[in-house]
Amino acid sequence: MVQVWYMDTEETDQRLEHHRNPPAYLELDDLYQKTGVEYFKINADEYQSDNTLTELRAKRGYTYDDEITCSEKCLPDYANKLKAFFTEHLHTDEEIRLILDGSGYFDVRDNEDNWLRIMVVKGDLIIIPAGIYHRFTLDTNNFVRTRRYFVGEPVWAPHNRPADDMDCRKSYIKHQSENF
Ligand code: KMT
Ligand code: NI
Repeated sequence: MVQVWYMDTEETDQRLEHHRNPPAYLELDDLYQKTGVEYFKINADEYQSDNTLTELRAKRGYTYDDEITCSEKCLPDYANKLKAFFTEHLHTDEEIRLILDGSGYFDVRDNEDNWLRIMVVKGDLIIIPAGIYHRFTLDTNNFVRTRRYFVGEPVWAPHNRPADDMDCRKSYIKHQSENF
């Protein structure tokens, strides 16, 4: 099961858990309410025939998918890529990731600018909305293998914070404020 918690503000290794003291967890429903991040459980060993994924792909119109492995061996320009992943940014489109193996953390900002840490493991599919500030890091296992999905031609470009004037950011803020 995916776990979500509020982060501390310690500047130590990004790969550590960074729990608050005492730890403060969040339910998935609250994560969705606060951020719009969606979560689905998929059978990672047979994801091609997983009903939840098949339905999701059809409903959301995912036409593109590929695979990315983040490890020192498999990812070209590893150090720079990981640095870019962990730099706070947003995208003009949703970031859709299915974890096939390994683990990591997606951090997203809530409406009060707290960092929420989402631990993802094999079988977790998360959808990070367009326009939300977020980042990604490996954990101390230093390995994740992930499928990426997209509607149409993929646009992976990150827009580092501040990107408050972008239309996708304004739409995100508007949409979220209507939910509170
Ligand atoms: C991203 O966009 O942050 C990534 O693709 C990170 C690797 S996927 C877990
Ligand atoms: Ni991103």
